[in-house]
Amino acid sequence: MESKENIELKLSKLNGAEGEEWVESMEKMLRFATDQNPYFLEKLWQRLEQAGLHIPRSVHTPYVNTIPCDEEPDYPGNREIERRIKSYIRWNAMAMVVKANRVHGGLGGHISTYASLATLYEVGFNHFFRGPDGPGPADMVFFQGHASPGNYARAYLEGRLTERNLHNFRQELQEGGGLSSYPHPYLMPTFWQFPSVSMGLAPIVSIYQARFNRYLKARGFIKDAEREPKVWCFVGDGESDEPESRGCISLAAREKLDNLIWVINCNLQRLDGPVRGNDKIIQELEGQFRGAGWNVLKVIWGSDWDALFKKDTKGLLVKRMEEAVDGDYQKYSVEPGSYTRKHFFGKDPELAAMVNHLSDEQIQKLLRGGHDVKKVYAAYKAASEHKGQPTVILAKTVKGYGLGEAGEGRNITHQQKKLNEKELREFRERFDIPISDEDIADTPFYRPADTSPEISYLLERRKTLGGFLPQRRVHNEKLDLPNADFYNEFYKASGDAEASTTMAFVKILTKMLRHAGIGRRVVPIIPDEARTFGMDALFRQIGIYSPKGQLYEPVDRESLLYYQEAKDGQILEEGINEAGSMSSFIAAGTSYANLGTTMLPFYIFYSMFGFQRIGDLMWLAGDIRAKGFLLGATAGRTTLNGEGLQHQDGHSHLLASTIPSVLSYDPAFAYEIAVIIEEGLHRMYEKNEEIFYYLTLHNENYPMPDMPKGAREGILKGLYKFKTGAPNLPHKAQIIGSGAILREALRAQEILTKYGVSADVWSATNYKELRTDALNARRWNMLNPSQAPKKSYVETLLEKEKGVFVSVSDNMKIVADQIAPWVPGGLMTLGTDGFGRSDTRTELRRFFEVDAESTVVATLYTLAEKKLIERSVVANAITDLQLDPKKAHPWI
Ligand SMILES: Cc1ncc(C[n+]2csc(CCOP(=O)(O)OP(=O)(O)O)c2C)c(N)n1
Ligand SMILES: [Mg+2]
Repeated sequence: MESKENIELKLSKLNGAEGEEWVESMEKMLRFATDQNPYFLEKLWQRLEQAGLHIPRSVHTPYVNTIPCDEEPDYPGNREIERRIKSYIRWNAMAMVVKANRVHGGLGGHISTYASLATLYEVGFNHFFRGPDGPGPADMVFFQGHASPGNYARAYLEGRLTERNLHNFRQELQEGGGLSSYPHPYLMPTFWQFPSVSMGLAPIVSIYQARFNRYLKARGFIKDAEREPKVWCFVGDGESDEPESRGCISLAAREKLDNLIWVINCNLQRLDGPVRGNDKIIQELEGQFRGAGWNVLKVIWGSDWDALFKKDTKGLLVKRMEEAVDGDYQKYSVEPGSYTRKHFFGKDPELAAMVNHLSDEQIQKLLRGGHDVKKVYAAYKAASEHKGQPTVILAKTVKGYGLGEAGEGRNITHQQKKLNEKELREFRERFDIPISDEDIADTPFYRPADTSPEISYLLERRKTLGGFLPQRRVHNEKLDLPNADFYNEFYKASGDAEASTTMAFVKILTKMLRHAGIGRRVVPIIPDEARTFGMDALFRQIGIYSPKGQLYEPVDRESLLYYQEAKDGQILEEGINEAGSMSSFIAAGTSYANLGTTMLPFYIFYSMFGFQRIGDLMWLAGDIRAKGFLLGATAGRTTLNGEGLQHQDGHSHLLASTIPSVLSYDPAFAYEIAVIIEEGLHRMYEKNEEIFYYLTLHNENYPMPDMPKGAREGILKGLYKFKTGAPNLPHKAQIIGSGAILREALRAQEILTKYGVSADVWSATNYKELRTDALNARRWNMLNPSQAPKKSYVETLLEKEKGVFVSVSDNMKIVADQIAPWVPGGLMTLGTDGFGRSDTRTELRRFFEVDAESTVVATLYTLAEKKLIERSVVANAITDLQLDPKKAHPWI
């Protein structure tokens, strides 16, 4: 091998005559061996690296289109008709927003985003996006949320939406049905598939969707022979700044997701102003995506530039393109051509001369790549055919394209919702919309006749591509769920054996994985905590999914339960990535609709890193109608004892309760978990309710009791009596406990007998359900004042009970307080408000005042408040039980 010095010497000669020769031979290579060029260069690079010469490689390519113009395929469509269709969609999308805001000033909506996206969408609709009527699953297209007027306008031309629907854009409560502001499957369940618009969530979910499609294929749920659906995701360039947008791109490359195509609409603007005024967003994104291993296709310049590039033998044009920053480019889109002539081309007299033959108007109209169907088609085709990598298309566009003075490229354009008559006329003229002068002020929607060439073309295209998109179809398969006997073993006491509710859940899950009917459909999702939750046995049992299988010998190969990765592994072990894990949950939990295959996701995580950390994805799971089980393990601010402030969760139930389609349970015992899971499977997969479950699980070990007779209904509704207090005592109390703290309630029950109080102990599994039911009853009574009032479950249950009511849990007090208005005589609540601390459970429960002793004092005090016992009894108990009255509030 040649020495480093030798090579350096040779390279140093590059500046001289010898260098010229080198450059010449490179030029030759460029001319003759185009296909081999990348390989040749790669080889050269390797050789130099081996010789110890570390030549910095740029992650950027020049600021030009990735696909050279002579490699562009011919455009297969009728460009003239497609242009007219697109113009009508543009008009209707604009009109929808303008009309809505004319009637109701504050309704909102966006014009300029779709205006910049129209070509990017239309090339897809006319030539790429496969619909649900074709063979194999439909492509999964994540549309940019606030471009929804464009989708609605197209659906109107397709005859899927009526004029009335369009009139009711953002007026969903109107007669005849309205259109939701953004893509919301919850609100338009037969139309939208994928919620977007909370920036960054669609991008991350799309990655995990593409990955989940592969997982299903690897596991035999999607047949090999079937056409693989493409996952398309349209992302805003401003949106690309969200950590969720860029945070998981390396997974897509690592797993070679060539079924995934992102189109980043680089209109250089976000809401307030430029995305990167002083830099170039396209170049920045290119660097990151290339670095992560994606196939990057830049679509920067339209066809009008091709001739200029041909003239640019000295690279002056490209040099100038590289110099100008996005703030400049935005300015060029706003100013007349004379400005661009002077400030862009005019920087160099030779460059200026290159555009002498163009008028100012022609310069102004030089298209950007994302508005040129031919360039966009070339990129889409290349992306669709690319193998081994996901593709990102970075398409440069103008925000508010076509709005002219009303907002094209202006910083205010994002918020523009009104066009005056002059602006409307200009829009009409620019896009050639057949609307008369008399009608223009009214801004009517325009749809050509069904028999027109435009409508016929549009329908034919969609028919050939397999039907309309977006479209959400539910395919509820009939599942062979476990029968009642399956759960019997979990209803029985564990004797002396101690277990945590986490262990109980894992036992149920393990048994379910072996169930002939649904075992294979279970998708366990874990973010690097399987060992914490005692789930490591599953690694070997069902394997961890990896498209590469296992290329190495795991260090624990000798052990029975080694870390086994497999091509058809069932576990999705996501690493330390709760957002990614939740995205997997969403993909698995919606496959009943979006892939026609029902899967049963069980996503288990540290409860603190669930709703609190990635709550917006949980909210999205509600919108997208995901089904499945979320398991917040190591829950409880005092039950998870040593971990302290950032780990100890006492509020996830509060956060869960904000999502309407979540059932949020805090079970104490194994049988409660079994009953909840059985019912959950029944409701989600037999009754086909589009809801999901959240269960907190604890890591405290204790003996699991028998299920009390008749407890099932109460477990599901949220409250049942677990153990009646001792008879023949002068005072009565009702203590409501939940989760691991139920055992403190039971201990309090015993201590209270010494004070002459017989306390019944209840298990509250679900305060949210109790509250919802009570609210429903009260509302019905309010609206039906002359009928016999309805009584809520909690009132029916508690009205018969005597004594005072106290609740205690490992959650913030407000969780239990949700039912306070319906508790006879009011509710005294104990809970774990405040930042967590690390210490032993005993210390923590005393500190947060949720231990048995604190519960006793609270019960006695409540009795004293009602003058049922003397206050001195409370004072004595405080001394006997060693509570410290001077202690600071735990929430400080
Ligand atoms: C998480 C989140 N933050 C803020 C917003 C409000 N918002 C809606 S659109 C928008 C600007 C989007 O810019 P970009 O992604 O570049 O899309 P464009 O309209 O330019 O295509 C903002 C800030 C949001 N929808 N979601
Ligand atoms: Mg933008």
